[in-house]
Amino acid sequence: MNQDKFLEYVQAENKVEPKDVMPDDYRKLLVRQISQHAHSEIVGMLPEANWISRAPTLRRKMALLAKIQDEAGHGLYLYAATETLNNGEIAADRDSTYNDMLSGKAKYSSIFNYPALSWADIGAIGWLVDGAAIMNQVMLMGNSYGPYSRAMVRICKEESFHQRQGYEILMTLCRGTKEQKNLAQEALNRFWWPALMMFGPNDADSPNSQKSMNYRVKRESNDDLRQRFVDVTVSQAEFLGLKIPDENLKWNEETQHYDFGELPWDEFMEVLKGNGPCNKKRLETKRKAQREHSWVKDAAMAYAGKQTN
Ligand code: BYC
Repeated sequence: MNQDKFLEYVQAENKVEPKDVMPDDYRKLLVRQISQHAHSEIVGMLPEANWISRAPTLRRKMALLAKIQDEAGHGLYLYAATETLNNGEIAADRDSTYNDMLSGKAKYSSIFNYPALSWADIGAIGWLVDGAAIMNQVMLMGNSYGPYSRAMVRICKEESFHQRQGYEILMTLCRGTKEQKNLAQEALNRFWWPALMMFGPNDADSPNSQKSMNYRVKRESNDDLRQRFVDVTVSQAEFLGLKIPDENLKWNEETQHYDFGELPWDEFMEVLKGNGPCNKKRLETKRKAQREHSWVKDAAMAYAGKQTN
């Protein structure tokens, strides 16, 4: 199938499946995005895992454990979807994509380079980080690559539970003592701008958007999704009695959307370059796990070999 026919095919809302003929740049775009999405899921387990032993009640601990296990599952669906793109010339097998993350070559979401400093941050991560992730992932359910699109359907169902458990943590804190409400406000202050940066650079500065839109991988632009996130989140913050840390946030009657301030793009670029508050720590944790737990993989492989012999 030539390039024009392929574009016509995906733009008519047809799905592409692993064995179908596809252009190399479509395959590369998917390997980049799906594997980076997988890395985000598993690096995203780290800031929350830090709070399992300190969750305030048994019920909270169980919910947090279940959420973190879900993220591991999302990582697995996404690595499996990535592997379907491996064709010998464009490497998409588990080891090579995972090693790209460990070496720093492949990105994962900027948000996971920020620490979770208090229990309220766990609430803010569920509410804002999972909330932003859902906004993006609902759009991705309609992407043109079958395995990615189907993985997104399952992931979105679980993410909406994650978002609610986070919001419920904050609701409890906001109905508690003055100190607890302050913790919630401080968490919102810390996570607001990093959550908005999850949607990526402004459309004018997004090198991959046009191709991704043409191929029906991205269905909505970074700015449109960010705007929708702001629009739905403001009333949720108001319900909690919290103030969004943006002096320029204002309802615009004309556009029927909220106007908001300029994002700290210099900070975003620094995080992408590896200089965020936790970049080095996150990668070191993953590298250490790879080194110290490789025996588990070796044992599983040896066992699997024995079973098939
Ligand atoms: N962080 O041209 P652009 C979760 C990179 S995890 C880091 O707009 P694109 C969860 C971008 O990769 C949810 N890098 O790119 C888990 C590109 O660099 P490369 C994670 C970013 O791909 C645990 C460059 O900047 N979600 O739910 O068209 C606990 C230019 O950007 C970021 C996904 O991964 C960023 N924020 O659009 C809790 C969704 N933004 O690759 C929750 C899937 C941009 O050319 N991904 N970059 O070197 C996407 O939808 C798209 O890749 C993006 C970026 C919207 C993120």
